[in-house]
Amino acid sequence: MSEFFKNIPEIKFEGKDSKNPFAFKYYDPEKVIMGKKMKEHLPFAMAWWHNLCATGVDMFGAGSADKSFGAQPGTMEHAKAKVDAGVEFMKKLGIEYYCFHDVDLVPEDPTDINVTNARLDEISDYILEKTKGTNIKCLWGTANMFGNPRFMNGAGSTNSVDVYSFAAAQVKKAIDITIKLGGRGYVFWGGREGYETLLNTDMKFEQENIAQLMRMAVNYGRSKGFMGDFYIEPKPKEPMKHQYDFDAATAIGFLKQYGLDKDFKMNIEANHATLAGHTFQHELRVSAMNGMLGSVDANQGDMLLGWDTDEFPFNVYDATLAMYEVLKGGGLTGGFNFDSKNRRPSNTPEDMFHAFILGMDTFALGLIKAAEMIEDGRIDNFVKEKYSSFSNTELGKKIRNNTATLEELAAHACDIKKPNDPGSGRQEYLESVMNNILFS
Ligand code: XLS
Ligand code: CA
Ligand code: CA
Repeated sequence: MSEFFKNIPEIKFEGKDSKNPFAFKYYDPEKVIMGKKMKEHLPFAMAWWHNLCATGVDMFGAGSADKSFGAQPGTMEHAKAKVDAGVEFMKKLGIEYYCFHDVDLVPEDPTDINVTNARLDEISDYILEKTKGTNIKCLWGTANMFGNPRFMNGAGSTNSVDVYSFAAAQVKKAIDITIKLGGRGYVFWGGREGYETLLNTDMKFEQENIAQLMRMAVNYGRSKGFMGDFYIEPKPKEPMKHQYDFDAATAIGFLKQYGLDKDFKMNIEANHATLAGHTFQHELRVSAMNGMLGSVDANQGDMLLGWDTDEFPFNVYDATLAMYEVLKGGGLTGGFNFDSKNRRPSNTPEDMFHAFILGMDTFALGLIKAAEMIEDGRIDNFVKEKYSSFSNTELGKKIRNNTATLEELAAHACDIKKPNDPGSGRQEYLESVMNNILFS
């Protein structure tokens, strides 16, 4: 196997004083935090599409990075070269997981799905062969149901039975490959499941069909022994004006409505959260409080740009608040997939490593600081105290255990005539506690 990243060493932890650009400053896989190794808190994954496929093509220009890995793009030789390069890349970084869409792995045959399926069988054999004896396995797989023009009116939401059947066929095959590669989960991201105008859209019909496709996927996966989670990855828009899986709350409501909530959890992407007008932390909190904290697509957007920029995570505040939610939520059943891409001018193999070192160190720092926030206790104690009238008064307890009546509460209000001051929210104090912990 040829070495694609010859000049790049294995990336090791050297600590925060290191100036070595090819070393971790904070990610120390064996370090124990709150009783668990960092690498167990942070099962990092490589996104096949961005890291091994994306060249930096944008709406205004051609790619700037060479991802041919010595082979002709569009061939099976290239598909295999990507596996070789990807495995070398993951080994050098100590990353144990990857995520894929079917068509990231192999070129799709334009006229015959049977040819594509045979290629998927071949490449998954090759991945298994190349990862044998390593800890590298699949975090989650998915079917690309947005790129091909057949999905222009949707996949699960299409108007065409033929296209719906193609979506089903792709999901079936992607589940097979996910199981074969040891995947922890299977993702539905509904890029084309939405609308541009309601004038041509039967929203209820479309949502029922999407739910039906998901139900068939669950039944099929379970029949094949798949024990992992199915995930919905919410996103409010882009490519569609309105996407049905707008945010975690909407997706969870949908899953409950159609009886899919036992088999599905959320895959929360930071950039999608901000596109929906929420913080990353908010989307994680909504998922966790509904028992649906599944997996994370680790990236960040740019507040000055209104689209999905998929940048490598750099913002330590956001990573800390995210890890605060993940720790308090009991961890992920999935992992942290860098659904992130290098900026177009960062076009060398070295930049691919710098990007992952940045992302992994950012989340490691987030983990360290979130654990310190929890162990410090000032924030949690404040929150506990804030709601204490519901635990230290008889009436409060009755409200919480659903035995209070409206008349009883009204009588209490009349009795006291005017409520006591509910107390300060102390936002600025709590923010200063966070800064104190971040920068000490
Ligand atoms: C696109 C999504 C996509 C999903 C997987 O915005 O992030 O890449 O993660 O289909
Ligand atoms: Ca994503
Ligand atoms: Ca994205």
